[in-house]
Amino acid sequence: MLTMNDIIREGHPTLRKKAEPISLPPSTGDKETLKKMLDFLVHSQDPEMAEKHGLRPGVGLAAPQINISKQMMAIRSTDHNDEIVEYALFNPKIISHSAETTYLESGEGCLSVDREVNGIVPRYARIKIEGYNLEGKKITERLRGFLAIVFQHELDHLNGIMFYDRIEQDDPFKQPLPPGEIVIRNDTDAPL
Ligand code: SB7
Ligand code: NI
Repeated sequence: MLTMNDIIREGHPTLRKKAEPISLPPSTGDKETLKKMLDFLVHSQDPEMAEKHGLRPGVGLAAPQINISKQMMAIRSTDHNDEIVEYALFNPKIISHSAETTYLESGEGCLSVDREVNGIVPRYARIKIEGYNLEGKKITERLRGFLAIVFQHELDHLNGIMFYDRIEQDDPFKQPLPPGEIVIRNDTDAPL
């Protein structure tokens, strides 16, 4: 089973790499890895197992966090109806998203970050996602709320992005812009 010792921490170069796509259908090895990732989440959410093995509770895990630079993610959380939902996905992506953004009031944390980082992490409020499940079958889902935030956090790991990269440097609690607001930025430094 995976434990905290298998999880690499910030500063490790793998967390900054773009993960490689999985060739489909998934190999036995890739399926085993992804199953272990989901098992880790199950164990981490079981108070007895977590205590016994010193696991930090987690709702998501991306393969780069166990030093495997491949496009795999596992999510285990509750949806807006309080039902447990589990995703184990190969090659996940966002196919469309809301203009509206959202963020977690309490901020985000990461199993690869052993410190508290405060600030607003803007995320899309609603996303339509695609990926391949453990059987190699293509799935499409609409996610919102906490699940949508977790998915975006995990997808960022597959692109070498850490949640704090999205926090405004000089004003961590600055409210994100309302949707539809247009920012005219002069990238070239040429006079407007
Ligand atoms: C809060 C927690 C997570 C995602 C979004 C908000 C997951 C934390 C565990 N991970 O480090 C997964 O990458
Ligand atoms: Ni993380």
